[in-house]
Amino acid sequence: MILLSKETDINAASIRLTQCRNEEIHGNIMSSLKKTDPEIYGVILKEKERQQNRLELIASENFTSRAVMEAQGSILTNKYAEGYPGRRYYGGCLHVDVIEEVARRRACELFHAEHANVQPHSGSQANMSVYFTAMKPGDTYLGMDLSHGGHLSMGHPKSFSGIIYQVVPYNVRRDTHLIDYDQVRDLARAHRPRMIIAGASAYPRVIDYATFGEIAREVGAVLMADVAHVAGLIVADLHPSPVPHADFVTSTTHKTLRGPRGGIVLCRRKHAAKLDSCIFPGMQGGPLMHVIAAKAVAFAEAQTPAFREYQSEVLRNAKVLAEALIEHGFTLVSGGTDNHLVLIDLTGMGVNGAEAQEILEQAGITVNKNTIPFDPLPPTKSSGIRLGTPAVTTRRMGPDEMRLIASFMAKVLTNPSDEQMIARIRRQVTELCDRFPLYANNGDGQV
Ligand code: DSN
Repeated sequence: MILLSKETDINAASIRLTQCRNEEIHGNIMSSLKKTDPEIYGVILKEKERQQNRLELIASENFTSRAVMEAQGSILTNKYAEGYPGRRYYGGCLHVDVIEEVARRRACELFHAEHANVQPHSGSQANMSVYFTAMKPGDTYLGMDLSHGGHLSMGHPKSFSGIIYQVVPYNVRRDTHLIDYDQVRDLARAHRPRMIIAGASAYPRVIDYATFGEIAREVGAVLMADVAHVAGLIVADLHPSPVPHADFVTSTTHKTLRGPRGGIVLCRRKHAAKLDSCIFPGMQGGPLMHVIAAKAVAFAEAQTPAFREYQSEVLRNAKVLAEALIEHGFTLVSGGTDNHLVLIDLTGMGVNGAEAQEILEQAGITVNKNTIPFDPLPPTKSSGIRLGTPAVTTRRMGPDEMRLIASFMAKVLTNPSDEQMIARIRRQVTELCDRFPLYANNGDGQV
């Protein structure tokens, strides 16, 4: 396999155009940064150019609205507000109290939840706060095996989740790649875990939270659902919600939900006081009020009909992408998708996940290597790649573009040594990206 050493293949005129666009877009809002720190300013422009000129297929990434970025980039970053609205350890919190109240209320409305904590800095910290609330060190919980789609905060030996607690992993079935609910029930009866986690970061099918709820109730376990990936689909009623079945629901706010980078936890009222105290002072100090404001903005955006429409386009695009990949001869884990992501099984294709990620990057297509169920390779190599449609759908790409992307991927991954062909695809990717400019309009549009 060859890897192109430089991006000499990229259409130079297109780059110049994008640079001009970047200057126009960021020129006003970053004029101080440009003067005081041209080095960082320059790198941000380059990153903007990378986001504009490449196809972002990482399933957990998205492009926020300008409004979300304005809130996150606001003067709220200056304020310390340890505590909760009305119960702060600092003066001057009257306005940030309003912001946090609004964010909590909107989160509850969006997910039909009884209580929301919007302070976790990330998804892993949201999960940690529930572990602290529901378990004691050394307690046992059931979580999805990492190589079957689970997240590192669900028992990786080097994560707090594997260090402080005993994890019993459950799997997907070898024949269907669907969660093996019979195994989950058997493991729950055998181990009597304190907690069961329903959630994944690489599972392309619907999760049956009702069945998880039944199993948890039968063995007296707490049920936590981590919906980081499917949160946007849930609020759009396009994926079942775990809220009626789970004691705690955690999420990030930046994936399908299309908000700022961060976490939230929803829970039943009876757990609210303990959860809040496990987050502050239990594991965090001052909340990031600028991020909480941006979360509030994203929650308002997620209540609009346009957001629901967007989520149905995310789903449609994922289905079209999956079907087109199958037509090009790819094997997909579970044979397809019900949600926003697709997991390709590269076994037998002559490239592993790490190599595929690298060669696609050369063609301007950004994905991540991913283990597949029963993967014979370690996670550093892995036998799969994970794709998602949230980001390209935010750019307003549709079914035609999904078919084009599948054809690009087929050409690149079946001819990984053909330097000229990869350069040709890179040019076509640039042309495609140019047709869907990022943050190009000056109105309030999403991108
Ligand atoms: N790293 C995220 C993902 O890509 O799914 C999960 O935290």
